[in-house]
Amino acid sequence: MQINSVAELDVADGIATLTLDSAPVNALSAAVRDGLDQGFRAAIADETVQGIVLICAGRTFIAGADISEFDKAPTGAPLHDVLALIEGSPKPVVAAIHGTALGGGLETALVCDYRVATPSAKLGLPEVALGLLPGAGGTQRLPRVVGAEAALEMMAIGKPVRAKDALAMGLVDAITSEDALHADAVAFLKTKLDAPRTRIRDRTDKIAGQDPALFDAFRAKHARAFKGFRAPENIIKAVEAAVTLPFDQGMKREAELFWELFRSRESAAQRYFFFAERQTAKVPDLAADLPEIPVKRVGVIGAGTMGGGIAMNFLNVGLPVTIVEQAQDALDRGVATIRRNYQGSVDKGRMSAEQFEQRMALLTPSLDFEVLGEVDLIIEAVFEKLSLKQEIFARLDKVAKADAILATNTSFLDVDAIAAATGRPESVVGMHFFSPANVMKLLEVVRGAETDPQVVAAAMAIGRRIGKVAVLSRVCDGFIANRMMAPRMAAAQALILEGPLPWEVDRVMLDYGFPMGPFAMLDLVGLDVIGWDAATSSSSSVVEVLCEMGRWGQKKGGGYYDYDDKRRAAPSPIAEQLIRDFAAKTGVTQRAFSDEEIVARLLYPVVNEGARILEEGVAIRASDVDVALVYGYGWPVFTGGPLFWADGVGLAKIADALEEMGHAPSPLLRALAEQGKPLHQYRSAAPAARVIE
Ligand code: 3H9
Repeated sequence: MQINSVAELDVADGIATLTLDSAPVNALSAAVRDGLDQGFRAAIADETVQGIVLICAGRTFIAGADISEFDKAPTGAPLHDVLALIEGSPKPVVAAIHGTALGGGLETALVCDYRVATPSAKLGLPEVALGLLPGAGGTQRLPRVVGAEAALEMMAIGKPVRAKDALAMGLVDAITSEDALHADAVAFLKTKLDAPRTRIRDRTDKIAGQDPALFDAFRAKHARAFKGFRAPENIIKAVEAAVTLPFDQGMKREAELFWELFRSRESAAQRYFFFAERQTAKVPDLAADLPEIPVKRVGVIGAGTMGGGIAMNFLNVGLPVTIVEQAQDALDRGVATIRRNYQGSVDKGRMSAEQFEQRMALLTPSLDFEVLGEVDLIIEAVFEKLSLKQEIFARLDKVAKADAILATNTSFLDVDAIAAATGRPESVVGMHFFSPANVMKLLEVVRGAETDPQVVAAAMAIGRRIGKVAVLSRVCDGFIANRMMAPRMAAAQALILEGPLPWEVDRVMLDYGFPMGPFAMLDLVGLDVIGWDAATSSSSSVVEVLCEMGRWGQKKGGGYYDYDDKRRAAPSPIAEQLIRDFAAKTGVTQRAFSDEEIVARLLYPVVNEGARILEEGVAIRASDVDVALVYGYGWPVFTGGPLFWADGVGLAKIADALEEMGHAPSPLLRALAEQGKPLHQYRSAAPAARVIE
């Protein structure tokens, strides 16, 4: 019997099966909630029914509340009422889980009598990633099933558990076979029709006598990871309520804590970011039915830090990689680094010895450029020198297969000038990885003036295949993420002459939520590698003089900070004196700055650069820019990224402040401020072909 557009009820042999079918992920939309409501009512009313199976069609069990409905007026049956109906069912209910039972999906399963799951299923309460807490009883029911500690881990960290582990924790009652979920669930339920029933809400065995010290210990353990986020603390408070209050009072507390989060800027930012991340894959002028360019073998040119890291991405997903170098020792060093990195994962228990062998077996080191004729995708990762890259691409043009994708990992050079060295610029694309390339999630796919749409689509797809978030950029100096962050660095360098010292500036950036401040970052990367040249050094800036003094950063034991032999940083009196001398020499008046002023000085220029990037059509939409900064530079996700954050600050305020600081606000920023329109929703009207003069 069809219940509504997304729910169907079938009764056979005394068992009712309610099947939800709402693509893509059976989220709890108004239709799904109505389907559950009416379906359960019908099953309960049917006298021939002795037990009920709840199951989903498609790729997954319910993956949560429908996030796209969050900011709309509520319609349909309220979730809490639906869950109360299921929990109060006079007939036993089993949730048959495949794919992912997440958020409201797992909360639905927790009001059923039993949960059975396929071996590949995952269960979790990941609301924390949206700046929320499980608000449909999850914070009260999960601790009653798995205990407070495991519940805290699942909800405050948000990582789903596999079926096998869920079984061990008591979260699922049985594992079914992978492809007979329904039949196995029915068989399971039939064995339970006469069993005594205890609702989870009435259980106390796992929470009775909980030592309250657990909560502070948990807070302390994760203090660093939780910094700046609001949701973890509310989750902890909700679990505290679960172990100290009767169920109904705990539910009231959960609701208060949920709504507090729901209204917060942090949650709005994280919900925006959830969709922003998924948007990046959608490129308006790339037809969905473009013929795919299959990538079965990859070539990497250059076995340095970048080349090695890039190669690992492909080995990790089972793609064979040929890595090419010019000299044997460089090749050996590169392969040894890859081996060492994998060995590190084995030592930490993150990889099995077998996986280690499999990955290394997929790697073919070679000194012979000609072998690149056998691969489908070639990524060049050599020294950042245009003439060198052009030479390599001219050689590649002769060697590579006709339909091979020729990618450059340049971080700022002109991809079109590189493409012009070949007779096939349509096959050339930028694939800009961020260091460490095997870790950082951002991949900038740089579309040249002549890159074929099919090649762009293939580069985006391969990015996703290796677990990256691929963001599309046009050609310009620095592309999106590096170009955006350059003004922060310039502003930081200028600011230290006006009063705040490097460690004060870094502290303000850490408080804002960055993993590292600009000066600590410079010291880590090395002051010398960002363009200092002893031959042309003119002692005209603090950074130049630090370089001249041999204070190149961590590796030399000193830069802006001094480092001990364990690389622990302390403010450097030498750097401080140098800064003060420079300030005196240049006649800049020093004064105290508030944290807010420091944030404005460093980050408003970044917002301005973002607006320019959009104006020029370098990025196709503002949310792509935010995603690039969060995944490329650790911009705190609870701000939503620079452009979402800017809307919260106020565009007019930013534009005025920029003018006061002597920066020209981008016309787009001014125009949106005047029109009262948000920047984070901006989409470029026409993608520009290229932006380098
Ligand atoms: C919650 O439950 C609150 C409760 O406590 C109740 C409180 C009262 N809603 O990621 P994909 C879309 S909060 C709406 O590319 P995958 C997604 O936008 C929720 N839409 O696929 C995309 O659309 P499009 C807690 C959703 O296979 C499409 O589905 N739950 C939702 O890589 C495919 O998504 C979560 O936080 C949703 N809940 O991964 C789970 N989920 O094709 C969030 C997905 O138009 N979801 N979409 O771009 C996920 O983690 C992953 O999507 C999932 C699938 C693992 C399910």
